[in-house]
Amino acid sequence: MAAVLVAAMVVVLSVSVAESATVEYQFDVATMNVTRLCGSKSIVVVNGQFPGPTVSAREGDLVVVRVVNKAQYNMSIHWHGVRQLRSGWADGPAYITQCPIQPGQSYVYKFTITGQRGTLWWHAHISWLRATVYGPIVILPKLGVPYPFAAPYKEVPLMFGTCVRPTRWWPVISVRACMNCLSLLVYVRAQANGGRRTRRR
Ligand SMILES: [Cu+2]
Repeated sequence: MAAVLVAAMVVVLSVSVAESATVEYQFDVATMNVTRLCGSKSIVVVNGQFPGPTVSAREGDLVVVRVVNKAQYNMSIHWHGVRQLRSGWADGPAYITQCPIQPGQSYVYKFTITGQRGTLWWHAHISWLRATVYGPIVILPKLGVPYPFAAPYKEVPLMFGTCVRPTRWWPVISVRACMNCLSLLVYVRAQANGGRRTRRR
């Protein structure tokens, strides 16, 4: 009887391992010139993209993001809304769960998506850098698990950002600036996947 129980547990464990994957990205943080509203400005971005690359994973996946800080500012990345179960050191707030990543240094964030599906976002979690360093997190259901609604024909993440007149572009993001101009940044997920991504089964 005990042998049967052990065998059953091994089967269950191997099935759950087979269903989860490791999703890896590299985020190269650096400054880049960006033009919006007829004005150009040097801002900090990830992988030369603004907004940054989409992190796409399935529920149960292990997400590994290596952040390489090539900018001249201290950096940290927060995975907004992602439950950090036994991985609090991967949450991202600088000076709270980690020291900031200094210029020329890197940090590997590792966390497992547990009990969550839907679209969240990631962003810098230090000083004003969060104004330009951000992007979507898309969490799909496990393979073989349907959406809790009719399957969509197509999915397009929308990122809402703020900008002000070109002469005063992003010097400070304030509530007033947010009210002045709300820019809609739309892009197809496939175009946003600049981060290196591999899946291991
Ligand atoms: Cu946040």
